[in-house]
Amino acid sequence: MSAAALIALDRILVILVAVSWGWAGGHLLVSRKAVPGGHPPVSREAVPGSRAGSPRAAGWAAALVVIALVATAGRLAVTVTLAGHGWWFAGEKALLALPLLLPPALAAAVVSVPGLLRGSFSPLVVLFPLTSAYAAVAGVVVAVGMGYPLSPYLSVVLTPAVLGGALATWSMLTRTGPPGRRWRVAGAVVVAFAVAWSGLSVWNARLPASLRLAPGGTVDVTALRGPPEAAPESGPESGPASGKLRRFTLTAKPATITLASGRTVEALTFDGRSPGPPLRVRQGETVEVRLRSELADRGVTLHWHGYHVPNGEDGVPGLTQNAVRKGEEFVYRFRADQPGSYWYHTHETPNRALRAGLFGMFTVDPVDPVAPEGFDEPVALHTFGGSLTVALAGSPPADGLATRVLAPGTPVRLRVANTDNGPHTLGVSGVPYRIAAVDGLPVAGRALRDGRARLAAGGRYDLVFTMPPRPVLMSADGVGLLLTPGAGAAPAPSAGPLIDITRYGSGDVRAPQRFDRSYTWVLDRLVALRGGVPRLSHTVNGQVWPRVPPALVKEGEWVRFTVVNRSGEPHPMHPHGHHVLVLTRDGAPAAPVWMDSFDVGPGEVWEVALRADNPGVWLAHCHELTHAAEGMTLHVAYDAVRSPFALDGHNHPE
Ligand SMILES: [Cu+2]
Repeated sequence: MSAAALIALDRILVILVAVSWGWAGGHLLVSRKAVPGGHPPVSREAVPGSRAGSPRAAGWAAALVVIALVATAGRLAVTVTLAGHGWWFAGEKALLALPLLLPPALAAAVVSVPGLLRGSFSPLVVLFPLTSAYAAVAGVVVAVGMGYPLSPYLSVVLTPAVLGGALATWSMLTRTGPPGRRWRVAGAVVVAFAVAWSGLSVWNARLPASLRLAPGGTVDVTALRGPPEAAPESGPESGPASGKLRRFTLTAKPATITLASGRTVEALTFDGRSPGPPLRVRQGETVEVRLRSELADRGVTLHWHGYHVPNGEDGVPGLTQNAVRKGEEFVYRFRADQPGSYWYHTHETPNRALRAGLFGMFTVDPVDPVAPEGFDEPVALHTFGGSLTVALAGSPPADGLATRVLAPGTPVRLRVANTDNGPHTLGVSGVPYRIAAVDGLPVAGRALRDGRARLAAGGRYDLVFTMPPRPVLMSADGVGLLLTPGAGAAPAPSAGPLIDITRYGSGDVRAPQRFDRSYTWVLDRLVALRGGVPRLSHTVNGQVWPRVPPALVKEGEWVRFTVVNRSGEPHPMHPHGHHVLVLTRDGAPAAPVWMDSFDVGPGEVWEVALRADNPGVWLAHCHELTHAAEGMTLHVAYDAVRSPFALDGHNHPE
């Protein structure tokens, strides 16, 4: 069974365990009330007022306890199996939830079941199922509130709570007179303590109105910028270091865009278009992009997804700049040394603004060959108004099939970018094809005849083939791009097997033999305090942004990240300013491949290596942007770098 299936099963079982113990305990309490003295009537006449059928009630109670015991055994078995997939999946269950539950459950098996079968409702018989119920509820709290790693705070609250519950139950079951004053005082103290504790936690989790994430360091991010304006003009005239300056201006504004079907969508755009104007430059050129804003209700920035720009050009509000407001501008400048397929998008409230359209394609052609061969186009997959679309440069997004006529023999390179929040599955039918680049960087992989590949949110695949004398269909989740020589029927969308992109490529990529540091990011779905309010959140190591501790690195180091997904959804992780080398996926060695957006599926464990060669304060987050907005964001901080910018009412990078 996969870790994802076990995690899902454990989630069902934790509820089932709590419900079954609660039901058994409740049934025992109710039945016992009907039996004065806690023992079954010898006959109806002997104990006046007792309900008929109490022995039957005892039998039912025994059955309920057995059901709860079976559910508990199931959870134990799932936990043991999960531990085989990694301690991250089992830690808090093995160390807290089950140790609290197993002793009273065992006692219930040994004491309560035989007692009930004898028809006894003695205090001891009732105590253990009820205590198991308290422990099972604590198990639910651990599951939704704690995750991994085990937080000591909740442990020191839950353990006494279960023990206290057991003591209070014992006292209640054995008392003869009215409730003692001692117990009422003790109860009041416990409640007061719990209220004070949760109040204090909420107070502690408040964020200041303005929070600087990197106040120390000797190098300011504002010094980590691209070349100054004058420099490129003084470079040589041609070649990789030609220094030619390519100027663009992008203006963020709301606009109504028209999809290929004629449907209109209210969008946020660059220059009235979404995708925004495709920016295409040549390796070695200096790119200068002047960003202006006509957005009344929000700021805007430009982040160069997957591109290793200097930190000050990374476009993260609150970390590398302030969000650009209406009437303001910001000029980005960097040398395009890295050829490949990339994209740009706003990083201010990206979950809303990027989804609404503030993005575009960024392509850097290599110095050699001098001109792109054949049909070489960026293709954006984006959902507008609930419809997935395929957008080629210069045409409106097609909410269905986009079509181009190509002569047979034309070399084709489709630079497909997934600008959505979730993964898309790509396939090509009608011709064998290769994935020539992953996230902008070349890979050498076998030809795929019918194979499909899942593209992570934020990720890019370059699909290459030679146009045959018949139509070819690039398909993605119900939409597609039909390339046709002018005649012939479109092939059916590819339905072939899914390939594992981490084992697709081959080549001489060498993984480092030793690491200077290692970090583990355990991704989870838990209740966490966001803005001082407990909310179901997407967490990293049990914390939400901006409280997730940054990964601290030094320039020149190799850093290993172990990324563990304990939740039920994929998390396309995206570290800014770097590609990471994928080492293993679920323990299986990768090809290896460099990626900037890697999709960690439910129950999966990825090991990746990052070469710390681009100093800065770099955001790293899930590119399912609702997850990022709900906490799954952190940063990689180089030790010497400080940022003068702050998270405040103006900057919302997540
Ligand atoms: Cu996520």
